[in-house]
Amino acid sequence: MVPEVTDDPGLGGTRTTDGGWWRSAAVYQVYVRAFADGSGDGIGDLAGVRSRLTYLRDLGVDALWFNPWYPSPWADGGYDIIDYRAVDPAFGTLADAEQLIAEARSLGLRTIVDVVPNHVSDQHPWFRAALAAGPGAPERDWFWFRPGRGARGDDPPNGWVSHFGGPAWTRAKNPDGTPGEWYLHLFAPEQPDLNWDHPDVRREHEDVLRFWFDRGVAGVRIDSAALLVKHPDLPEVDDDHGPGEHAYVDRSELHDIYARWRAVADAYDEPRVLVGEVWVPDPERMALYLRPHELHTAFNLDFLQAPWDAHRLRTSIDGTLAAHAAVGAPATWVLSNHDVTRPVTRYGRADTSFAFETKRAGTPTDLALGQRRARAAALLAMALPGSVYVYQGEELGLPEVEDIESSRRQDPMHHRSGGIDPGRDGARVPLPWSGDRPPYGFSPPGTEIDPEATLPQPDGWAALTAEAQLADPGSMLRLYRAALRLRHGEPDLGDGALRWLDPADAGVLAFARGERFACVVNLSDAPAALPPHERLLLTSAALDADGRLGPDTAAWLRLPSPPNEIREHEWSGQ
Ligand code: TEU
Repeated sequence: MVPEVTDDPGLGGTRTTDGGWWRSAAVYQVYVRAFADGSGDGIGDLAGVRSRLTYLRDLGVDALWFNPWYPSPWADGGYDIIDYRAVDPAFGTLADAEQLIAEARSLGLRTIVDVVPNHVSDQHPWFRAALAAGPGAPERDWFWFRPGRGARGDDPPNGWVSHFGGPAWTRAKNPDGTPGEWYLHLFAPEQPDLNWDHPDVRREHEDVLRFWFDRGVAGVRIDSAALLVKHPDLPEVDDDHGPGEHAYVDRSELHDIYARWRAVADAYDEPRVLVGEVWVPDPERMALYLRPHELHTAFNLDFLQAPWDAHRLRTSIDGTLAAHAAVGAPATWVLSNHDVTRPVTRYGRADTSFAFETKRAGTPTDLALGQRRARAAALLAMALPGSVYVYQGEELGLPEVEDIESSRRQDPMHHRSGGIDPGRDGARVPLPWSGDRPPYGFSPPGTEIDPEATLPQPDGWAALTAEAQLADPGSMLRLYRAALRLRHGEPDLGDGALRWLDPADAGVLAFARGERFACVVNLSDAPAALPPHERLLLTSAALDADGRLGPDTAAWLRLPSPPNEIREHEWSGQ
C-alpha cells in the first residue's frame, strides 16, 4: 500500500502510516446535547462545540464522532430522526454544521457523523405518510406493518421483544381512527423499523451518505448496523438458527448493503470511512463486516464489556486481533460510550464487566478504585494495535451520575423498564468545564436551565472540571493528554502488531509494540516488577519505593537499545 501522510497540527510534525488515518486514529465521541452550550438555553449545541475545538485539538485526538445531531423529538437521545439532511434547531443549523466540519478540519480534526438506518422517528414524513395512507398502501411497504393475531387482531404479529423492553410491535390506528395494523420497532415505539428489502429505503440511505460526504465529513458511524435486515416471514426467534439466519440479527443479506455503501464511500478522492456499531458476539461473524469491500472498522464491543481481569482482557485482545488480522482490518478499543456505565464507576464495583441486563441502581461502588483502574485501562487501550475511542467526559474521569430523579430521566430504557433499569442518562450529563458549581461553565453565565430539557449535574464536580484538571498534573485529563500526545509521537503505536512479553505473574499484561515500546498493566493485587527498560515514558500512578508497578496501574516503557530479548530469569513480573 502507498504510505499516506496524515496531518497532525498542534502536535508537531506529520505521521506516516501504511494505510488510512482511521487505522490508527484516536476518535473523540461528542454527544452534542451534553458537550457545551453556546446559545445559552441550557442545551449543548454546535456553537458550543465550535467554541471548544481547541480543547479537542489540545487533547490530541484525530477525529470527532458526533452522535445524531438531526431534528428529533428526542424519544431516544436523538436516535429517532425526522430529517437526515438537517440539524436539530436546538443544536443549530446545517450551515453551523458545515462550518463546524470545516473549522475542525482546519485544526486537524476529522468529522464522523452518525447515521441511523434501522429505524426513523415516528414523526418522519415517510412514517406519517404510511400511517395516513392506511393498510395496503405502497407507503406502508417502507416499514413492517402487519395485521395482529387473534380474532380481532389484538395480539402482536409475533413475539419479538424490543431492546427497550416490551413487545417490538405497536398497534397503529387506521386513518378513520379505528384500531389497525401493527408496526415493528426493535427499539422504542417512536422508532419504527424500516424495511430494507425496499429499494426506496436503500436508495434513500445511499443518498444520505452522499449528502454528508459532500459536506466534508470523513466518515459515518452506522447505528445498530447488524439489525437492518429481517427475515421476510418475520418468524419467531429460534436460537438454533444457522449462521446468518437469525430472524433479525446479523443476517447474511446485510453484506450486500454494506458493499454498496463502501462503493459510495470509495467514490471520493479522499475515501470516506464506514464505522459499524455491530453487536455480534462471534468474532468470525463480526469480521465478515470488515472484509476489504465492506466496513473499515467496527466498535470493539467485546473489549468494552470485558471485566477488569487480566485473563479475560487478554482473551478479548487476542480474539480481537486474530479475527481482524484474518480480514486485514484494524482493531478498535473502546472503554465507554453514551450507552454504557462510565468506566470509573464500573471498575469500582465487584462486577467490573458491562451488561445492559444487570444494570441496577444502588450497586456499591469504590470510586477511588474505579478511578485508578480507569487510568490504567486508558493506557492499555491507547497502546493496543489499531484505533481508540474516547467518549466525552471519559478524559475527565467523570463517574456515572446515579442520583438523577426518575422524573428527570430521558432514556426510554429507564421508563420502559418500569424504572428498574436506571438507563443511560447517567453517562449523558452535561460536561463540567469550569467553576465550582452547576452548570460548571457548561452554559454561559445567567442561563436559565429548563429541568425538562437538561439532565442535572451533581454538586461536587468542581474538582472534575476541565479547568481544574488542566491545572492538576495528577488529573485524568492531564493523563489523557500526555498519553494521546505520546501515542501520536510513537511510530509503533496505532496500527500494527503486538508482541506479548510474558511475566510469570498471570495478573500482569505486558506487550511490546515495535522493538522499543512496551505497555505493562498490573491487574493483580500485589506490586509487580517492571521488565528491564531504558526509560519510563508514562505511568497511570507513581511506582512504589522499589520501582515496582502497584496494583491497578499501567506503565509505558522505552525498552533498551539494542533490544534485549526479555527472558524469564531477567523479569519474573514479581
Ligand atoms: O445502540 C444499539 C444497541 O443495540 C444497544 O446499544 C442498545 O442500547 C442495547 O442493545 C439495548 O439492549 C444504538 C445507539 O448507540 C443507542 O444509543 C440507541 O438507543 C440505539 O442504537 C437505537 O438507535
